[in-house]
Amino acid sequence: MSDGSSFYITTPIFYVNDVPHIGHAYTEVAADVLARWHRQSGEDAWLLTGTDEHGQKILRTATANGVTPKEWADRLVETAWKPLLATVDIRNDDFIRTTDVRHEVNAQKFLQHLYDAGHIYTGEYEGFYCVGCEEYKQPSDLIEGVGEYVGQQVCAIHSIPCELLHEKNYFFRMSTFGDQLLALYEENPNFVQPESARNEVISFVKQGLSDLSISRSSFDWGIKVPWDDSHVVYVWFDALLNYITAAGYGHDDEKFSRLWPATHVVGKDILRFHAVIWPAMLLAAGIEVPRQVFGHGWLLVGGEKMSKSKLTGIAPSQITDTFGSDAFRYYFMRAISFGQDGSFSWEDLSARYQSELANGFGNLASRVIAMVVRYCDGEIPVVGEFSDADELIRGTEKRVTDAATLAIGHLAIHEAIAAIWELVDDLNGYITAQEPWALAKDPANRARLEAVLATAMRGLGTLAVLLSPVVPQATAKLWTALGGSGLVSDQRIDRAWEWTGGPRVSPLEALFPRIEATVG
Ligand code: ME8
Repeated sequence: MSDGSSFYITTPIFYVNDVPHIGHAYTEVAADVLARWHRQSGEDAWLLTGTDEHGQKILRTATANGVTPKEWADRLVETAWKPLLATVDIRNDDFIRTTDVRHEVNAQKFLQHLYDAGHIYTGEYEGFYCVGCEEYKQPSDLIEGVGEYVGQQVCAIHSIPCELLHEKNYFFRMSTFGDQLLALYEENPNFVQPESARNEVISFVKQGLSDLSISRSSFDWGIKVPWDDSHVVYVWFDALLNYITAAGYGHDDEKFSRLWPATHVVGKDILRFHAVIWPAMLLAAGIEVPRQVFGHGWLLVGGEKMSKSKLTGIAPSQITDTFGSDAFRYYFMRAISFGQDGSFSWEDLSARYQSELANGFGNLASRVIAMVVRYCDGEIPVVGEFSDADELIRGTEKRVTDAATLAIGHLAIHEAIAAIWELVDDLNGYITAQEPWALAKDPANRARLEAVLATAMRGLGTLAVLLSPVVPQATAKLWTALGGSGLVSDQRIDRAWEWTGGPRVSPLEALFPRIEATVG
C-alpha cells in the first residue's frame, strides 16, 4: 500500500486556547532538526505541524473572550502559532488546522469507513473528564488536590478537579485491538521509543483496553459525525486524523502512499493517544501504523512541568529576542537528552551560549577566516602534503560524521551534537598546538602554514554542513564566508567530511555576538 519512500515527520498539533511557550517550541525544533537532517541526507523529508482547534477547551476559552471558537482560532493561529515557526526557524512543509475543509471532509470519510465496518456502536459512559487534557480519567490518573482543591481528587497534569460526565455517545471498539497492539510493540521494538515510554505503553495495554467514547452531543464545536449530525467527533479522535488528512488520505492517494507512514514526535503527556489509540484506529481502518512514536521528556521550570496554566510558561521570544533562534535551537537540543526531562535555566543557557557557541564555535570560525585573510590574502590554500596532525583532524571529521548520522538514526539528537562538538574541540586544540601565527613569522614555514589553514578550513566546512540542521542561520553565514558553493542546507550531511574548500574566504561577522544584557 505505501511505498515508504519518504521521511515523513510530525509534531503534535497544538491547542489554540493559549499562545505557545518554550515546551511547544522545543517539540517543533526537535522535529525540524530531524527533518532538516534527513533532507540533507538526500531523502524526501516532509515536516508537518499545525493546530488543534475543536473541543470544549477551545470553545470555553472563546466564549470567555466573547468571540466564536473559529474567530478565536483564526486569531491565535495568525498572531501566535504561525509566528512561532519563524521565531524558532522551522522549515515545515505543511501546516494543518483541524478546521481546514481538507481535514474535516477526510476525517469524516475515515469515521464513516469505521462505522460501516462495524467498529463503532452506541453506548453510555459516566466518568471524570479533564477538559484541560480533553480526556476521561481513570481513578488511578487522579491525585490529591492542594490549595483550594484540598480534599478533592484532581488531574495529575493540570492540578484541577475533573468534571463528572454522563453521556450517551458513539464508541470505538478499541478493546478488541489489545492483542494486535501488544504484538506490534513486541515485533517492532522501535515502534514506541524511548524504552521507558515503550515499557509504560506495554504495561498500560496489558491491563486491558476499554472502548473509547468518540462523540459528544452536549456542545457542537467539532466535526459532525457523518451519519448523525446531533453529535460532534471527540476532539482527540478528530485531531489524530490530521496526520493522514494532511498527507493526502481520502483525496490524494499518490501523495499518501509516498508519505505514509510517519514518525511522530510528541511529548510524553500524549504518548498513549499516539501509541495506543492512534494505531488502534489505523488497524481498524486497515491503514499501516506509524513508523515510530517518540515521546520526549518535559521541560521543567522550578522542578515542575512548565505550563501556562501553572504560570511557569516562558514565551520562546523571551529567549530568541536576546540570544537568537540558533541559540534557542542549539541549547535545547544539546542540553537535554532527547527523551528525558530537562530543567531550563537562564544561567545554563547563558553559560552554554558563551562557552560553546560564542567561544567554542564562533571564535574558531572567526579566527581561522581572519588568518586566511591576513596570511593568504583571503585565498584558501591548496595543499599537497599533510602531516599526521592534519590527518588526525581528517579522521575526526569522518568519525563524527558517521557517529552523528548513527545517533540521528535513533533520534538521539543530543548525542549527534555531542559527537559533532568533538570536532569543534579538536579543531580548537589543533589551532592552539599548530600556532599558525608563529608559523607565519618565518617564510620557511610557508608550506606548513598553508597546510594548517587548509586543514582548519576543511574542518570548518565539515562543521557548517553537520551543524546546519541545528543552527541554520550561523552555518549559512559561515558557508558563505568559507566560499562554499550553493546553500549549506543542500550539502549532503552523510558526506560532510568530503568538502575540500572553496576558492576564497569572505569576511565573517561574529556568529554568536557577545551578549551584555542581563536576562531572566
Ligand atoms: O496535547 N515540555 O496539545 P498541547 C516539553 N492538541 N514539551 C511540552 C511541554 C513541556 N513542559 N508543554 C507542552 C495537545 N509541550 C493536543 C495534541 S496531537 C494529535 C494533539 C509540548 O497544545 C509537547 O509536545 O497541549 C506536548 O506533547 C504538547 O506540547 C502538548 O501540546
